[in-house]
Amino acid sequence: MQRFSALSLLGRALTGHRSWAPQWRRASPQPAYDALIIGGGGHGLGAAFYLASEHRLSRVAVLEKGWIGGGNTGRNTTIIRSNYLFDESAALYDHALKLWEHLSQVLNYNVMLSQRGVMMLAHNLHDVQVIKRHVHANRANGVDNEWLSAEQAQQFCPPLNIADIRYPVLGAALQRRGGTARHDAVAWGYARAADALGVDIIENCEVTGIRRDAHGAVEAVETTRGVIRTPKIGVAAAGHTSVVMKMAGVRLPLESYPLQALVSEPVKPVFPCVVMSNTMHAYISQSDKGELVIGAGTDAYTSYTQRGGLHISAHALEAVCELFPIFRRLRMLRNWGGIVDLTPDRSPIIARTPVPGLYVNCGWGTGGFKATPGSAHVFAWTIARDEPHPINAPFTIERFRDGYLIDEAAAAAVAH
Ligand code: FAD
Ligand code: PYC
Repeated sequence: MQRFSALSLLGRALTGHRSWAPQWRRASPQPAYDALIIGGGGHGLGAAFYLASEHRLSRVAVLEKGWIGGGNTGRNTTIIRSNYLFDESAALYDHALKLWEHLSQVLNYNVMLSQRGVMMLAHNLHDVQVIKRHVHANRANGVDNEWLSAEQAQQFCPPLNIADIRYPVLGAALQRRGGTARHDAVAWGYARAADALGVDIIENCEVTGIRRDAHGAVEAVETTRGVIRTPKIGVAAAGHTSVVMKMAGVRLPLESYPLQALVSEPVKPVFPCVVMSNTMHAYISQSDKGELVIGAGTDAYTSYTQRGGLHISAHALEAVCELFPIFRRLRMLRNWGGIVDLTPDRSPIIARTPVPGLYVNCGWGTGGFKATPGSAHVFAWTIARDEPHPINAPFTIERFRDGYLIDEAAAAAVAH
């Protein structure tokens, strides 16, 4: 490990860190690749990493219209959990959680996974029934989750107000393996590791068109930095998936909504876990910097605006003040938004498309950060082998035609 004195660190900061080696090359587009990934978020960068590391595809590039991690990967509230209801989802999200547990070692990059526990509150009889059903289903699938009484919930999270409140807390589900990770580090860690395997990471390169050959298969992309030939394209463009897929003539059942979050001024460590209340429409955790990270639901209307309505965050803050009266005098520092892509059943699509050579990873809506390593892993498999991994086989586009929906609206939680 390289060591720096305080003086040399100060010197480097004042000179713009020019002597520090970049973590990945500033690659320029080559005329052709074996596979292209559109979208430099965690899912796209991760897919490129697994294509190179597990499928030995060395001529791979990630095309990102802005900077890597500048989309939802760098805008989310970093909650990780795998407590989804259906068997298909449990397999997918727990595959991801198991990969999270070793990701820092695999990438040799600290993604700051903190398994501090995610608690979901029940405030009425319906909540109790739904949440207990999730607990039982998770345990049947080998996914940890447990039911706590209101008093046990308060013991686990002392600032929680359980009684003197409009919607008293009747109990909670606790997934102890759930928690948070540092979102930017996930993008940077995958980027550095993929780059080391020869993947070109090309920022400021917007895809503006997808060319198809006489048989309809993909043959090239048009970008703001020229035309690039390829027989395989993986789209991981989150809120802009519909826009990119339209370039290939594919229409998906997706709607794009703004989702926002906000942080408070930093305070000492007072909040030990992640708490979510679907009924009161708020969730909260404390970052390592000390800020309280607070989130709410999506706006009620579709839009590509990267910010949410003020009334949504005001509503979330009212809920936080009732649930955690100790935070009533905290000041909020900043808020921001991202564009999330929702499917009708609130489960993702990770699949081949009707266009040969075109693959899509989308529909993560408000909850794809937690899935990043698992999603990227099975997406790379699908692209490399032109067939789904058993874990993503149910997450097709055709399920919306055939009726095999995986309805996770309840597990998708507060933000939906
Ligand atoms: P992104 O990180 O959005 O990457 C897609 C990239 O594609 C972008 O960088 C974009 O610039 C690029 N792109 C788009 N069009 C083009 C083009 N034409 N050419 C080239 N590049 C293009 N999930 C959780 O699990 N837990 C949470 O706590 C959580 N909180 C959230 C809070 C907020 C406020 C938001 C907005 C989302 C939250 N999510 C959460 C959801 C999560 O952030 C996303 O599902 C996940 O990050 C999606 O990752 P991605 O790599 O697919 O997309
Ligand atoms: O999926 O857990 C989640 C989540 C929390 C906030 C936004 N999404």
